[in-house]
Amino acid sequence: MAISLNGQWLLTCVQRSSISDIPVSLPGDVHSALLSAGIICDPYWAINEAKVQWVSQCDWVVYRSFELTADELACNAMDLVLDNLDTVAEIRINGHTVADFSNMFLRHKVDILPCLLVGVNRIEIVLHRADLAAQSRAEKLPFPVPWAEGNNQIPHMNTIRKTQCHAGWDWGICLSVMGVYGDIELQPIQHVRISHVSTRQKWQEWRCEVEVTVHYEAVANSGLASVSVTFDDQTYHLTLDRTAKQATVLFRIDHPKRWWPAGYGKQRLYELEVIADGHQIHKKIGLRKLELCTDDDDIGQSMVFKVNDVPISAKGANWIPMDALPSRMNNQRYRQLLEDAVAANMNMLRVWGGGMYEKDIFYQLCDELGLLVWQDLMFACALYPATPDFIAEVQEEVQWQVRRLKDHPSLALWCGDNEVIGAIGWYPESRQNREKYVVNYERLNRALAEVVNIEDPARRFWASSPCNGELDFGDAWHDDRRGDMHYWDVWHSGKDLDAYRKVKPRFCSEFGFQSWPSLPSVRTFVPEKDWNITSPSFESHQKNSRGNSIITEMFTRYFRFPIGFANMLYLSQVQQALAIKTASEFWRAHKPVNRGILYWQLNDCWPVSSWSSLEYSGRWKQLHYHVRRFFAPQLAAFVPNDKGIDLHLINDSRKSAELKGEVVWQSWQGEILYREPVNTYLEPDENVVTWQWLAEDLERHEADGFFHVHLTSGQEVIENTYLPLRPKQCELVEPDLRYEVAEIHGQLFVMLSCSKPAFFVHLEYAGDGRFDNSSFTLVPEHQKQVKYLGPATYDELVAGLTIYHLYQSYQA
Ligand code: BMA
Repeated sequence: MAISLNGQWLLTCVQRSSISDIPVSLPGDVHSALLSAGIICDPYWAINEAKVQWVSQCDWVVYRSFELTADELACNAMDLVLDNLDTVAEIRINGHTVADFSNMFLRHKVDILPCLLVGVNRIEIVLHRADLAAQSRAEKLPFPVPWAEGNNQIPHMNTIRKTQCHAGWDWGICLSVMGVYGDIELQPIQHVRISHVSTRQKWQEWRCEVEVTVHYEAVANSGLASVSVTFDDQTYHLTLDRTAKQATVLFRIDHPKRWWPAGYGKQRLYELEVIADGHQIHKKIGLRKLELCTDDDDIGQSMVFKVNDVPISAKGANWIPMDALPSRMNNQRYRQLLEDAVAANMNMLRVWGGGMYEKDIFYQLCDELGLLVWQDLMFACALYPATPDFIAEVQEEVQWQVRRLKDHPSLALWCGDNEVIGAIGWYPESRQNREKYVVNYERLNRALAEVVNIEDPARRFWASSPCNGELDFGDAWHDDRRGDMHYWDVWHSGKDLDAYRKVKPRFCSEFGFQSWPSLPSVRTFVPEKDWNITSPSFESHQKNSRGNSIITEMFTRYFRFPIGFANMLYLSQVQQALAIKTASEFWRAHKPVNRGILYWQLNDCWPVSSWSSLEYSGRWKQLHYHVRRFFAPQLAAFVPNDKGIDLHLINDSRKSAELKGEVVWQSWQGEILYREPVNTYLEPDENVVTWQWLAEDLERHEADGFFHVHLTSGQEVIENTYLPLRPKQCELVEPDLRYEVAEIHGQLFVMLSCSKPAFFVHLEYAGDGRFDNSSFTLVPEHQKQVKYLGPATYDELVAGLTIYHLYQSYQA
C-alpha cells in the first residue's frame, strides 16, 4: 500500500535566515504558507501584489521526516511519486540528492529504496527560482525565441515547463508560485511497477467491446504478479508475464447505456477496477463514440463534434486555473464551478494552454456532469524552442498527460497550443524571419502530434487554437470559413458589437468582453477609500492595459453614462452580457454553419476585472445569468439583417419541443403596440425563422419601443428582448419597480413587478448564494418570482438585497 507524505512539512528560506521552520501544508504552495504565518500580506488585497515579489526571488526548502518499519522496507523498490511539483527542484533523501526535476506537468517517479532507513528518514525538496532557470535556458538557445511579453512580467517563461500565467497574464496576478500541488507518495513495489491502465472502445451496432490494457514493468529479481481486472460486473484474473510490458483483457457490453454531453442525454459511467501487486486503479468509463468532423463544404470546412453520431452544438467557455494560490484549489470549488457551468447550459469547456493540465477531479466531474473538454497542451501566446532537449522533455510530458487523461469520456480533443501560430506574427524577430519560425513551430507541433497519435489514436489532434486546419498557418482570427476562430475584433480592436454579426465562425473557441467585479466582490479587495475606477488599488486589479478605458469608452457608445461607482460596476456587467449575448445568439441562429461557441472566459484566479462570467468568489456576473438563457437547448433569438428582424427558434435537443406564446412590440410606457401569437413545433436540432419584421416598418417606428418574446415549453419559460436602437437612444421611463421577499414552504423568493418596462433588472445579494434568474427584462404583464439559492435567512436577504435596473443607473 502506498504511504502518503501529504500533510505538515516545514519551510525555510535559503537567502533569509530569519525565515525558517515555517509550517507548510502539502499539497500546497510557499506563498500560502507565508501568508498563514503572517510573513507576507494578502497578495490579493489592494496593491499588495508588488509587495510580495521577493518571495519568488528566493530559493526555498520544504522538508519533513517520516518513519518506516522493516516490514515496509521489505520490498524490491520504493518509488517516490510527486505530482505537480512546481518546478525547478532538487530532491534529497537523508542528505543524498536523488533527483533534479524541472517540469511541473510530469508525474515524477524515482526509486529511493537505496537511501531509506528503518526508523526516521528525512526528505527535503529544494525549490529553486524559476526566473533564473528560465534566463539561463534562454541564453543557451541557438536563436532567440520570443516569450509572452505583454502578458508575462517575468521573461523567458517559455523555456520552462511551468504554468505560463504564473508570471502574470492579462487577467492574472504575477506571483510565480512554487510548491507541490499534487500528492506526494511512497509506493512500495514487490513485483511490478504499473505505469498506467488504458482502455479502447470498439463499436458494433448494439455492442461495445472494451479492451483494457495494463501497462507495467517487472522489477528485477521479483516473482510473478497477478492482476485482477473488473469492468461493470465481470472480472478477469491473470498472471503477468515478466518478460512482457502489457496485458490486455476484453469485455463485451451488449446494448450499452451510452454517455452523452449535457443537454443531449444522460452520463452513464461504468466502473473499471484493476488490482495488481497491492495497487488499485479505479476509473469510470463512459461508453460513447466521439469524432470531430471537418468536411469540405460550400463555405470552406465544417467543424463539428459528433457524439454517438449526433452532431453537437458545443456551448461553453474557456477555463483558466481556479486559483493563483494553488493551496486554495479544492474539490468543492471544482464542483461548484463546473456545476455552475452546467447550470448555465454549457456542454463544453476549453482548458486553455496558458494554465495547467487540470487535476483528476476536474475531468472526473466533467465526465459526471457531461461537459466535453477541449484540452490544449500547455503552450500559449509565445514561441517555444524546438531544440532536441526541449522536444524530448515535452514529448515525455505529453505522453504522461495523454496516458493520464485519455480514458475520460468527456475528453473531446487534444489541441497543440493556444495562439502560438498567431504569435509568430506578433514579435519582431519572428515577423522578420517568418519561415524560420514557422519551421521551428512545425517541428515542435509535429513532435507533439506524434506522441498524441501514438498514445491516443482514437482522438483528433488539432494543431493550435485558433487554426484554419492541417498545415494552415493563416489568420484564424479573421477567417470564418473553416477551423476554429478567436474573434477579438470587438474587445481588442474596438469595433462595435454589430461586428459580431459580420462573421459566422464554424467554431468560435474564444471571444470575450470584460466587466468589473460586483460591489460585494470589490469590497473583498479594495479599501472603501479607493472605490473609484482609477484608484491605484482598482487599477492594479486590471491587467489588460487598455481594459478600463475600453469599458468606459464602450459605455459612451451604447449607454447613458452611469452615476456613481456601484452603477459603473453594474453597467459594466450589463455591457459584457450584451456583447456576449449578441454574438452567441447570432451564431446559434446560424446553426449548422456554426457548431461551437466557447466564450472567453469562465472563471477568475484572483479578484480582478476580467472577461469572466463567474467572479473569483464564485458569484455569478450578469453574463452568467444571460448565458443560462442564451445557451438553453431551446432559444428564441431576434436576429437583425438587411431585410429587418427575424425571430429564430432553435432547438439543440435530441427531443422535439413545442413553443407557445407571443411576440410583442411594446412602448417604453408599456403599451402593447402590436402582438402576434407563436405556436411552433421544433424537430430535434432544428433552427427556424417563425416571425419577421420588415425594415421599412422598423425604420418608421424604431424609437417607439422594443420587441419582447414570451414563450413556454412545458415548465420552461423562454423570453428574450430586442432593442432596435442603442440603449442610450431609448426613452426609458421610471418603471415603478416593486419587490418583496417572501418565504414559501421554507424557500425564499423575491417577487418583482413594475408598471412600466424595466431592463437588465439585476438582483444582488451582499452575502453568499445566487438567484435562479437575474439581469432580465421585467414587463408589467409578467410579474416575476425569483428563487434565492443560498444560505441566507429571510432577514439577511431583506437587509442585503439590492435591485438594479438600467433606467436607475443614470438617475442622480
Ligand atoms: C486570448 C487568450 C488569452 C487572453 C485573452 C484576453 O486570446 O488566449 O491569452 O487572456 O485572449 O486577451
